[in-house]
Amino acid sequence: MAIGRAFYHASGRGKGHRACYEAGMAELLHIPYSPWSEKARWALDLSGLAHTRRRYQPLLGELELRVVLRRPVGVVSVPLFRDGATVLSDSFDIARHAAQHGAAALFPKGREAEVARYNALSERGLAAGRVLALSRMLASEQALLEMVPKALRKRLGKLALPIAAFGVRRTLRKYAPNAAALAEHERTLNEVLDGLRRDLAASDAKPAALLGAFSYADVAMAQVLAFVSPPARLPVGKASRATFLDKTLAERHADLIAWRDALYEAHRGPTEHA
Ligand SMILES: N[C@@H](CCC(=O)N[C@@H](CS)C(=O)NCC(=O)O)C(=O)O
Repeated sequence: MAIGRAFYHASGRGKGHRACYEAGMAELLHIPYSPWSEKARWALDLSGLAHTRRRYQPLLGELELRVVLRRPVGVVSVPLFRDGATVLSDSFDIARHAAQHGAAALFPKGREAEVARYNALSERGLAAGRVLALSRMLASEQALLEMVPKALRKRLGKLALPIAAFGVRRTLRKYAPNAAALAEHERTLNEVLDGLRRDLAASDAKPAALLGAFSYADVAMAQVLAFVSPPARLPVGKASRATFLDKTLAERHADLIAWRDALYEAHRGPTEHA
């Protein structure tokens, strides 16, 4: 698939991105290693919608997010997309916006409800996967340290580890009040993947596509596999990558990982993370 890459990336740091945003350039605030951010990036990359990208740092960036969203309490999350008066704080809305304004036919006409249903299923699988991955992360000092930006890690010294662990526990509480029920989350993730396999079996596209031809349904469902075996190109540290890996489910769903990799090969094209 030909990919229009009309967007311009500023350095993503310091004055560069600010100058760009002030000049009216749309901006994506995102977490490079997060599958939710990857959903939005994939759609934006395919759409060719011009924008800059900036890395979001959990905890440290939250105040800005609350101000932009005018949400002093409650859950705020990234990806966040801003374009003038348009403020979108859910990957699905960002993808739809990208598809409407860009070249990508990710939401086939008449099948929007099916795409939305697959996105909801993807959210269910991702939510379960996040609990499992973050729980593994809490047991890995190296992975926790990778969550702290390098420059800050140096300045924090011995405090870097407890602060990172605090951040991860907080994320777990924020998104999963029942984080302790690991077996249940594992069952949910497995169930979502079994369903994905069943649905893909009906496709004769190559690689298989949930709605017959490649669409956002595939983008969303492919992300669930980030918490089974993360895509090679997801920019995540070595130790964190190991915590994203669910060995049991990765073995059981090796065929789906191969599908995801083929999908990336065929439809992802290059990306930049900022
Ligand atoms: N439904 C939302 C979920 C986004 C989400 O869960 N984002 C998490 C990714 S781990 C996040 O923002 N984490 C950082 C934080 O909560 O501070 C979407 O699709 O955009």
